[in-house]
Formats: sequence, structure tokens, C-alpha cells
Amino acid sequence: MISLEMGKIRAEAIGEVQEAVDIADFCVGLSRQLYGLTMHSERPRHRMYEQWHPLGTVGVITAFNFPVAVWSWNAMVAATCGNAIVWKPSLQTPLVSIALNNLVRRVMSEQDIFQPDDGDPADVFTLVIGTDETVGQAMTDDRRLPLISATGSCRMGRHVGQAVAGRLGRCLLELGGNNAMIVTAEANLDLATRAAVFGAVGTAGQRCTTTRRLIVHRDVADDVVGRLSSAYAQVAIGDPLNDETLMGPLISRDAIERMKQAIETAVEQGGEVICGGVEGIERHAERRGYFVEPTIIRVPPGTDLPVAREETFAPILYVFEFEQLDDAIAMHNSVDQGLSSAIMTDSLREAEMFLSHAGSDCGIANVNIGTSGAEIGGAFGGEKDTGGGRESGSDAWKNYMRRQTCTINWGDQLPLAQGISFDA
Ligand code: UN1
Repeated sequence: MISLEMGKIRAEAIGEVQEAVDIADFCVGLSRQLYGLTMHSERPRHRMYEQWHPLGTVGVITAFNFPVAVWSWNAMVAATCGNAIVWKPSLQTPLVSIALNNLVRRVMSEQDIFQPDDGDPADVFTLVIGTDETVGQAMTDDRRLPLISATGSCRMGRHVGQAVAGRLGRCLLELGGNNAMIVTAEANLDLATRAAVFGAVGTAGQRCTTTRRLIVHRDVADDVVGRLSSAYAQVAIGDPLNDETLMGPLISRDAIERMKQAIETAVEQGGEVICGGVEGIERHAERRGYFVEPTIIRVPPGTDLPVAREETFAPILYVFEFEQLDDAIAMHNSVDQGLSSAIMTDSLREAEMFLSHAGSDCGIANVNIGTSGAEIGGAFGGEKDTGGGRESGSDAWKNYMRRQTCTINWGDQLPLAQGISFDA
């Protein structure tokens, strides 16, 4: 159903469902680990600790590209923390959302964990299908949803962030990425090529973690571009349910239009189309479905390519060159978004440099792994215009709870903190 509705290939759709299964497994363990700290009180015969309570009902807004996984790592963690969920999925993937919500409601109905007065366990998970303007706006404005977790474009996030901040609510934002992979002269180029192809072509370039920029050392740039173009020539484009297919269609005609515009702008700004391009789009124009060809655009050294600073949700890979790693890192960090990043190198020094405070400024930093395909066990999200939120594993659960600091006086005196004396 994922493949039918949004077009990613079957293998990746199965991977996405696996991601939901994995987060469900994770949550089973998490349910025993919602730990609070205890701390020693400065006052005698006092005990101090913190505990975590549910927020109440959490609003989850998701995008079309991961209709199952993104809901799962929000809703399952939120439910594990004791919350109920109102889900607004993308209008482009209503069927998957209805199916998934019905599935989870059926599972909940089979539980007898609730007392009769608590209501119907199935209502922990609710779904509202509608536009951003009606449903989205109603959710962001509603104080009964103390947390809005939203995944989507930076533009959408800015809107949601401001609306929720306006009522002093809490936001968890996972917005756009403009992820780059640095390939140094010390890289295993076979690994680098495979990682770049999966990162740039996978999900037809429609992941927030998609590799959009390749920053390659001058000495290996021709080699890397050559390897990439041969790999791109092998990419079978077509029916996502056909096992041979590596790249399905884009989500909509508008998405094709945006891809075309980005390519045209890149060429105007000095980029050179290595493969795909506007011609690649035209080659598929007669097909049913929004098919395009994955595109590589090489950027002549010294050329500034402003369009590469924008996230175009399409399989366009911009290839830049560098000489010094410092410069590569500066180029890497020069975009507004800060989600995922990667360096391909066998040099320990280069890898550690990339992971140091002076290295990647992203929420995710990988060595010898591409920018996409994160595991659920870690916290997922990014910095800068990506919105700063962290979802999924690690201690991301804390976002879905409220912390309470508790102090108990078990003595018969009333000593004041900071030693203040206040006796009448
Ligand atoms: C997204 O594109 O919104 O790391 C999520 C990845 C996947 C999730 C992507 N695990 O590419």
C-alpha cells in the first residue's frame, strides 16, 4: 500500500514497515525505563527526586514520504509515555494512514489494560484527515494539545513553530535537510559510490535524509563522478512493486515541476548536467506516473551554486570539489539545514575531525555510511532550520512527558532552601 500510494519501491516500503516494528520493540523496553533522577536535598530530612508524567494528548503531523515510520516513532513513543495521539497525516497518503491507524486501534481494542471508566483503549490513537489549513491549523492553535510534533518542510515548520509558540505550547520539529557527503582522497571509493547512490536515488530523493550534495576531493572527483554515472545508468526506473525497480515515481506533477526548475536554475548558475537533467525528465513524459531520471549536476570549482542551498525533494545530486578538509567542512556547513551528514574516509584523523565540534553541524554525523537510513535506536533530528527536534530512540521520549521535581520534607522542622531565615 505504501508503494501504491506514495511510490517508493517495495524493498524500501518493507524497510519502512520494519522501522515501525523496530520502534514497537524499542517501546516495549522503553516502557520499563522512563527513569527520573534522584538528587540529595541540601536540607536535612528532605528527599528530592524528579518524575515524568504524560503530557496528555499529543498532536502528530506527518509528511507523505514516510507515512508509516514517522508516525510510529512519534505515536508509539508518545503512547508508551502515557499520552493519547491525534494524527494528521499528509493528504497525499490517506490510505496508508487509515490502514495503520485501524491496525493499531484493533490491537488496542484487544487489550484489557483500561478500567471501564477510562474509555476505549482504541481511542489512544486517533486520526484526522484534512488540509493543513483546517486540521493542521486547528491542531496548532488548540491548547488541549500541549505538544505538536511535526515533520515536513522548513516552511511548514516555521508556521507550526510560530503558531504553537504563540500559545506557549511545545513543538517537536523534524524539518528539511540538505545533507552532504564528503568523500576524501582517503575514501574507499567503492563504498562511497554505493552509499551516495542509495543516499541520492533511494526513495527517488524524497527522504529528509537524502544525500543532496557530494563534496569530493579534487584528486578523486573525476573517478567518483565516473563511477556514479555508470551506477546511475543502471538504475531501473518504473513500477515500485516490480522487484527489478530501484526508483519509483515522484509524488506529484508539482514535484516534477520543482525538479525541472531546480535543474534549470542550476544550469543558469553554472552547473553542468552529467546525467538525467531536464532531458531525463522529458524522456519519461509520456509515461503514466510521475517518473524522472536521477540527476547529477557537477559544480565547477569556485562556482557558487545558490540553488544547491535549497532542499528540492527530488533525486538531484550536486557534486562540489575541495582541496582542504577544512574547506570541505565549511562548504558542508554552509547551508541553512542541519539534519544528516557523512564523511567517507579511511583516515582516522579526517573522520575524527568531521565528528569534532569543528566538524559537521548536523544532528546526525556518519563515517563510511551514507546520510540516509538511520536506525531507530538513536535520537533522530537536526539543527538549524531542521528545527532542533529529536525523535525516535535514545532519550527522545522526554519530549513527550513533563518533568516534575518533587521535594518531600519528612522532618518536623521547616528549613528553607539557601539557608534563608524567615521567622516571624
Ligand atoms: C524522513 O525522511 O522523514 O534515516 C525520515 C532515514 C529513515 C527515516 C527518514 N530512517 O532515512
